[in-house]
Parts: sequence; C-alpha cells; structure tokens
Amino acid sequence: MPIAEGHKTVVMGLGYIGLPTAALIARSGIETVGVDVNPDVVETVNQGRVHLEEVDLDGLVRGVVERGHLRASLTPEPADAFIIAVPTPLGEGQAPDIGYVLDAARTIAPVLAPGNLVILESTSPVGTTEQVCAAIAKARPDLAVPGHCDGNADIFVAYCPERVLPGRILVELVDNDRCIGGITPRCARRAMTFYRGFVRGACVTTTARNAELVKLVENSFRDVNIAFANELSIIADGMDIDVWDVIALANRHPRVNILQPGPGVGGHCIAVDPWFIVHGDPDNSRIIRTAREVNLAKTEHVVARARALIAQLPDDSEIALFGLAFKANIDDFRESPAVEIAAALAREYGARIAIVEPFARELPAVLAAAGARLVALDDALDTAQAIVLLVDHEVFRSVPLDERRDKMVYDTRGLWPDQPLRSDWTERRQGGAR
Ligand code: SAJ
Repeated sequence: MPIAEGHKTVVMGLGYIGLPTAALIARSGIETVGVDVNPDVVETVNQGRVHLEEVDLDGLVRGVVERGHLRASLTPEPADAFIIAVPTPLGEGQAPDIGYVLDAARTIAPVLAPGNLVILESTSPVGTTEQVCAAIAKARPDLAVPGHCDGNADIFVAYCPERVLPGRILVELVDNDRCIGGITPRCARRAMTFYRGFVRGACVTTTARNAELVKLVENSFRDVNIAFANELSIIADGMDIDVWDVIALANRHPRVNILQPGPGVGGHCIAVDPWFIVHGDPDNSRIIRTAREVNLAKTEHVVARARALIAQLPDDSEIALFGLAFKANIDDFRESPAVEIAAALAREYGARIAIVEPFARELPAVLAAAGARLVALDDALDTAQAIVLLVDHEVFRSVPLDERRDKMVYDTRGLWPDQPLRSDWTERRQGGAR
C-alpha cells in the first residue's frame, strides 16, 4: 500500500510523535485522522493550532488542517492504516505500563477491516506488539489476526519505533532510517511499503520482537555511555582534574568516543527506556541498571556540590542557576534534572536562588512555591555571587569570562572552558590566587 491519495490513515495519540507523524502523512495528500482522548487537544488541532512546541510543527499543522487533509477526533473511524503513538509510562516498581497501547488497540478493533495495517510506534517492552494482536483477536474473532490464525491473516500488524530527537522531529521523521518489525514477514513488508511513502531514510525489516528490543537498546546504549561520562566527572572532580579536558584528549584516540557529563539525564526516553529492559530481565541487566543509578546519583552529586559552594558565600548572597530545560536550546522542562536540582536548592535557600531560563515565561510551580525567582540573564550577571550552570543553552555560552570572573562558578556542562577550576573557590575566599 504505497501512501497515495485515496488512502486514509488514523493516528492514535496526538503527542510529540503522533501529531508530527499525522501532519507529515497528511502533507503527502493522505486523508489523516488524529485521535486523542483529550478534547482540548482535538479542538486545538481542528483549529489548525498545536498544543506542543516543536520546530516548524505549527505551520505544518495549520497548512494540512486548512487543506482538509488532517482532522482530529475523539474516536477512530475506518481507514487503511492505523498508527498507535500513545505513551508507555513507567508504572509501579519501574514496570512499563502498556495500558494506553492496549486501550488504543481495543479502541480501533471495532473499525478494522480486512487489508488494514496496524503499526505500533510507542516505545514498548518486548512482546507488546504480540499483545496488541491478542487484544484485537479477542475483540474481533471474525478477523484472521497474525499470530492467531492458520494461513494468511486478514490484517497486517507491525512495530516501528520512532527515533526522532525533540527539536528536530520533522526532519528526523523523514530522514532517519526506520526499523520495521512485522509479526510475520508479510506484515513487515506491508508496513515498509507504507513508510516508504514519506520516509527518505532506509526502511529495514525484521521481527516485531527484534524491533521492540532495538528501540530500548538504542536509548540504553546512550544512557550507559552518558553514565560513563558522569562517573568520570565525579572521579575527576575528586582529583581536581577538568573532566572535559580529559574527555576531549581521550576522544582523540580513533576508537574512543566518550559522551558529555552533565547534571543527570533528562527527557522522557533515555532516562525511562532502560528500565523496560531491566524489568524484562532483572538478573542479567546489571550494567544497564547501574548506569541508571549512576545517572540518577549524578543529580544528587550536583546538589551536594552546589550546597558546598553556597556554604562559602555570605548569607545574603544571591545564587544564579542557569537553565531548567532537560537539554540545550529547548523549552521542555519535564523530567529535567535541572528542575530537580533547582527545586532542592530553592527549598533550602528560597529567595536567594535566582533562575535564568530564557526558554521559560514563568517558573514551574515547584520552584515558584519554594520562593525561587525567575530573572533576566543580565540581572543575574549583575547581582549573583555564584552561578551554577545546569543547561548548555547557546545564549549562556556567549557570556564572556569578564562577566563571570569574579563569581564562584560551578559549570556542570563544561560550557565555559576558560572558567578557572572549581578548587579555586576556597583559595579565592582565602585570598589565594591561581
Ligand atoms: N545528555 C548528556 N550527555 C550527552 C548527551 C545527552 O548528559 O552526551 C543528556 C541530555 O542533556 C538530556 C538527556 O541526556 O538530559 C537526553 O538527551 P538526548 O538529546 O541525548 O536525547 P533525547 O532524550 O532528546 O532523545 C532520545 C534520542 N535517542 C538516542 O539518541 C539514542 C532520540 O533519537 C529518541 O527518538 C528519543 O530519545 C526517544 O523518543 O526515544
């Protein structure tokens, strides 16, 4: 089924992946219906507006809604292809909760017809696509569902994880390679034909279980490697060595590529997906679990280091925290280690904590409640005696040493290589020179 006019696609879930995916499919002229359980989201999209920030998404959605190619609804309707892109949060005891996925499968089951394609895109524990088939087979005993019938099935079911980076979603949805796992080889081939309609990257087929693990492995690989960098940063700190120097020099080796330490790992993917693997095989996921623990501990380490810095300051001094987002140059503060650190410090030091976040119009409630203040960059540079840099936003990089020289600075991102080393705090207060 090459994507072409006359075909219709339903996308279940209009979040960070579902909405851009629906809009891209609609852009190719396909009638696309985005389904969401939230009436506000449905209304917003039907007005041609977006409820989330992503580069170029607003213009794309406006265009496809105006042309009548995309509309939103609270309920699914008959179509040729169905994409499930709903959340899979962590539940009790770090167990993956696939309840929304199974709800979506049960919701589309009544409108499925022979020849339909069902694709799961949500990050999911291994075996979830098979559970989607089981849910559909239970709801529709009249349909031959792959894995639940002899001979050829009536419908095609596949798993194809998204791999896009927030801030580059529309580019990466098109350019990234896709790994497409079919419940059967026929399912995989059918889904591949669908993706080829709007993906420029290579579309590679495999089994559904393989594809499920591939997604989890990609983000766990990243988490483990960031944990290595974070562990190094704590070791180097204790030795009074600049970890970024060490990493840059080690990375000159042709087969070494160490990632960057930071205040911990944020976002909704890398800090979450490794638990799906750990939960699936707790006895054998020792490195993956430890990496998670190391990255979580790095956030606590930053709070402790910041406290040690503040302890050296007069009681009425102001401490500026630079950045709240979970990574550079975006306005997403959810699951952000910077927010966690800021909240811990604000609870302790209240109004002494000034927060500089050019991507925020107001402080998250937890920080406002603790008495922290949102201030402009220039004001913080004028009045703060210490800076704890938590996010490597470009705008912070351009602050010259002259404007930081007299302050105590704890740079958790290595953004200011010209800043004197942290050991210098004590010497400075004692009048020592570097
Ligand atoms: N981070 C570091 N050091 C680094 C790199 C990242 O501390 O060297 C931190 C960031 O500051 C941030 C967190 O890790 O707090 C995650 O940021 P990220 O930019 O590495 O990744 P995400 O979470 O925005 O997106 C990831 C991507 N996965 C991989 O790169 C393997 C993306 O391709 C996935 O589609 C996305 O997860 C997802 O949805 O699963």
